[in-house]
Amino acid sequence: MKKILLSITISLLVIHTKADDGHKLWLRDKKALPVNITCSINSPTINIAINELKQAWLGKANASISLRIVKNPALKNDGFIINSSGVEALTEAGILYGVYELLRRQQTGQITTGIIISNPSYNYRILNHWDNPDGSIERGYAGQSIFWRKENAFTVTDNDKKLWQEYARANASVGINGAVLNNVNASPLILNEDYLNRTKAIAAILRPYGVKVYLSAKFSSPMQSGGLKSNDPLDPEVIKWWNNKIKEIYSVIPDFGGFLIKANSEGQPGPQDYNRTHADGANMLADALQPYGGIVMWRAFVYSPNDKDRAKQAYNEFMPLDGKFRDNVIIQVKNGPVDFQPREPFSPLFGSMKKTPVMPEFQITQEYLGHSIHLVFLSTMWEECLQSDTYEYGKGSTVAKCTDGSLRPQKNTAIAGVANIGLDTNWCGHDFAQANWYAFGRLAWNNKLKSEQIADEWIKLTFYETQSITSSNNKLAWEQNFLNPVKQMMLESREAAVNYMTPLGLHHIMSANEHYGPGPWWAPARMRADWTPPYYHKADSTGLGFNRTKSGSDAVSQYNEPLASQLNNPNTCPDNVLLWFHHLPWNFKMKSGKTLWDELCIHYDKGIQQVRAFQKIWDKAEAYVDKERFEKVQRKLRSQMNNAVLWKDGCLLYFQQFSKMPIPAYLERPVNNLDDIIKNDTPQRRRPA
Ligand code: GCW
Repeated sequence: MKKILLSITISLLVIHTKADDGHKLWLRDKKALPVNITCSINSPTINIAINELKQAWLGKANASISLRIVKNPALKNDGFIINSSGVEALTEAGILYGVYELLRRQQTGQITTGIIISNPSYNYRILNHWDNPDGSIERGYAGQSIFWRKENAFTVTDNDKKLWQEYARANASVGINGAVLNNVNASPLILNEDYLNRTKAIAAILRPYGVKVYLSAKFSSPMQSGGLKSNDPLDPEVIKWWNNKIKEIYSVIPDFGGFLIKANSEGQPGPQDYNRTHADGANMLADALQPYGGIVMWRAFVYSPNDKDRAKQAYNEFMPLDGKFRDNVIIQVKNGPVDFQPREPFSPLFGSMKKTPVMPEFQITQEYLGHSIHLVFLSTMWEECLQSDTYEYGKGSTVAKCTDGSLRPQKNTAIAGVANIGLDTNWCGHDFAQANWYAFGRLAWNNKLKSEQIADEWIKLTFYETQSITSSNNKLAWEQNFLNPVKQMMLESREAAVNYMTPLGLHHIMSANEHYGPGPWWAPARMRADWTPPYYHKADSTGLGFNRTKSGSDAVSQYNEPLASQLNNPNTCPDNVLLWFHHLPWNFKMKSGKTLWDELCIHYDKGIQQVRAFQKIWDKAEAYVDKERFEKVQRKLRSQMNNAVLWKDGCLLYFQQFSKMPIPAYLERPVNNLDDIIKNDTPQRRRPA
C-alpha cells in the first residue's frame, strides 16, 4: 500500500516539475476532448486543421464542427468566420487559421460563441531569416540556421523535415504565411541549383501550412554567378539572365513567393552602381516575376558615409521615386529611420509615399535589445510604431493604416519581421523571446491588437499547465501569482530596456559591432563616423543630443504637420524622443521641472530598478514553472541585471565628463568605474555566450 501511495505521489510530482525544454513553444500538448468534424475537402491543409482540432479540442465534448469553404463578402484573403457550426473561409489556409483561432480562444478562455469574423491586416505576413548558406545567422542569438548548414549541406534528413514542419506549424498558428529563407546580405550561391533544390524541399514541408518561401537575391548575381559583364538592370543581357533564372526557380518551386532585396546599402551592390535608380532595379525584377505572381520586397534601409544625418537618407532617396514602381513591388521600411534602436520615432516614409505600397520591417531578433539574454517583450514597441500618427491624411493616419491599405488603395499589403529563430532547442535562445515571434505573427494578422492581450495569450499558452491546475482555486492563484505579475513584467520590459540603455531619445550608443553593451565612447580611428556612437549622441560641454530641427539637419521636415512643428520645439517634443531631435544644454528645463541631466540619471536609474523588480517577480513565480525554464530565465535575468548596471554606469559616467554635474544624491551610486568599463570592453564581453 505504502509503495503504491509513494508511486502516486512521485508521478504527481513528475507532472508538476516535468522538465520543459521550451521546444513546444505556445503549442503544447493538450488533454483533448472528443469532437466530431465534418468537411468535404480532403487536402493536406485541411487534414492539418482536422488533426489540430482533434489534438487540442477543449470545447464541449462530442461537439460537431464543420469546416467549409464559402463565398462571403465579409471575408477577405485568408480571413475566416467562426460560428456555432464551425469555421468558414474563402481558402483552405483561412480554414486553418480559423481553427487555430478557435483553439486559442478555448485555451486562453476567450469567447468562442457568437459570430467571430477575422480578416488579416496584411496579405503578406513574412519572416525574414538572416541565415547564410554556411548555416551561420547574422544577428542570430539562438544557434545556427534551421535551413542551411555547412556539412552535408544538401542532404535533407528526417530531422530537418521534422523541424521545418514544427516551424511551419508555429507560423501558421499565428498567421505567418511567408518566409525569406536567407540573409538580405545575400550570397549569390543561394540561386544555384543545389540551393534551389534544398529550397524546394523546405517549400514542400511549409506549403500545407500556407507558408510560402521567398529568397533574398544578390543584385550582382548576373556577374557573380552568370559570368556576365554587368549587373546593369537596363542591360538586355542582364534582364535575360534574371528572366531565365526566375523561370528556373519557378520550374523548381511553382509557388515561389518572390525576392527580398537589399541594394546599395552597407556595401551591397545595386542599380546605383550603374547610375540607375532603385525603381529601375526593382522594376526589372518585378517584370520578370510578374508572370508567375511573384513580388519584390525592396528595402529602403540605405545610408551613405557622407550623410550629415543618416536618419534622412531613406526618405531622400525614395520619395522622388514615389509612383515609379511596378505594382508587384513593395518598399520594405524599418520601423525607425536609423536602425532598430530600442526606441526610434517612426520612419517618415510611412506617412509620405502615396503611390507606392510600403511595408513595415520589424526586428524580432534582439540585435540592439540585449540579444537572447535580456527579457524584452517587443510587442509594445511594434504597437507604438503601428499606432503612431503620421498625419498623412489628417489626424488618425496611423502607420498601421498607412500600410494596411485602409487609407490608400493598395493591391499588396505586407509586413516583415526579422526572425529570432535558430537550432537552439527552445528556438529563440531565451524562453521569453518566443513571445516576440508570437507577437509578430499576431500583430501581422491584426495590427490593432493590444500588447496586453498578446502577452496574456502567450503566457497562458506557454506556461499554463492544465494538468496541474485542476480546481478553480488553483487557477485563481495561478492568475494572481503568475499570469498577472509576469504579464506586467513583459509589458514593462521594453521601456525598462530603453531606460537603462537609451533613454530620452538617445540612440546607437552601443559598443562596437556586436551591439550589446554600452559604448558611447566607442570611436576607433578610421571608423566610418556614422558607425560610431559620438555621431549620434553628440555629447559636448554644451549639451547632449542630435539636432534634427530646422536649425539642424532638418529631419523634422520629413514629417507631416502638425507633427513636424511639435517635434521641432523642445518644449512640445515628447520626452521619449527629445534627444533624437534636439541637442540640449545639460541644464535644459524638462517638462518635469528637472534638468536634462537629472532626468537622464533618473531614467537610467529607473531602468535598473525595473530589472531588479523583474528578478523578484520571476523568483516569486518559481512554484508555477517547471524547473528547467525557471532556472534558465532566472540566470538570464541575472545577466541582464549585470549588463543593465554596466549600461547605466558606463553611460552616466561617460556623459558626466561633459555635463560636470553630480548624479542626484537620492539615486544609487555607480558601482563600476568608467576606466574599468572601457578597459574591459573587449570583444568577449561584447559577444556574450
Ligand atoms: O542593423 C543592421 C545590422 C546588419 C544588417 C543591417 C540590415 C543584415 O547591424 O547586420 O544586415 O542592419 O538590416 O541590412
